[in-house]
Amino acid sequence: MDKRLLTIQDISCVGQCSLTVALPVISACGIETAILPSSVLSNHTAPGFSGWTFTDLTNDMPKILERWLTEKIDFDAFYTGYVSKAQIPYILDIMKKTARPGALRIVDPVMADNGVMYAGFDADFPEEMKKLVNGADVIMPNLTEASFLLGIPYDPVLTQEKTEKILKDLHKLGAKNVILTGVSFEETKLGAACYDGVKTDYYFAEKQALSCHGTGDVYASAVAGALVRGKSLLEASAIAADFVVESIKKTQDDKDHWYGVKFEKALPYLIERLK
Ligand code: PXL
Repeated sequence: MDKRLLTIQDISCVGQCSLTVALPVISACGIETAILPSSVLSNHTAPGFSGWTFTDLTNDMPKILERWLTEKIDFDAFYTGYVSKAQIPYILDIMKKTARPGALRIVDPVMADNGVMYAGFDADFPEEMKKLVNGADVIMPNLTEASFLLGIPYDPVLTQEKTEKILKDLHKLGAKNVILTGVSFEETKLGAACYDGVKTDYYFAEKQALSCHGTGDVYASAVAGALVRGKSLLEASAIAADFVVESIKKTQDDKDHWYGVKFEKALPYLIERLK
């Protein structure tokens, strides 16, 4: 039977993030991708846009689950992104009731970046997010999200020793594998640290001058796709990092493209890497 993945995150109608990234990227990986939109926004909430609409879809979650149970719909993998605190119990219930044997739980604990929480997330959010982290097969926090989950101050200056302590502490929250993103020990390199409970592996790519909104979602979606395609944690994190670099390269010459990253132009590269 073909693999089917369910991704749960918002639809930002415009802005190249969340579901408008996850659906094309995971589909390009050759995986049937089902979606459960957590909310609908006119555009993402990051700086640049002056406001947004927000429609919460929490109330649909139990109704959709009921239909899926009636239809005997189930999944080989789950990948969660931007969700609200109130949705976490529903998501846990969906994962419990619709998992095929051995289903993968991939959790991107989306809540913050560059030391600050995204608009609309409050101080209690990390505590609730820990319930999704506990029992996940793979979590992919950036350094800010890792700091919030661990209740430690955000310090962008990392050493190998600090990184490995963060990985171990995140693993203790109940995640089997941890990918910490945004790791850098030297000016010209940026990458991820992977920890499986035993050993730590690093993958670094050339650091790009431009940083684009949405690259976290591009990265996480490619990791999810590559893992379901059977790649190892380190292979998946390397393919995803290189795909992000390709996406940024496709964006960097267009000064008007301030709101997102042109991952669409790098999809052929991702498909080639997964052959
Ligand atoms: O990329 C994460 C993300 C997802 N969804 C919405 C966002 C953001 C980050 O700003 O605003 C609505």
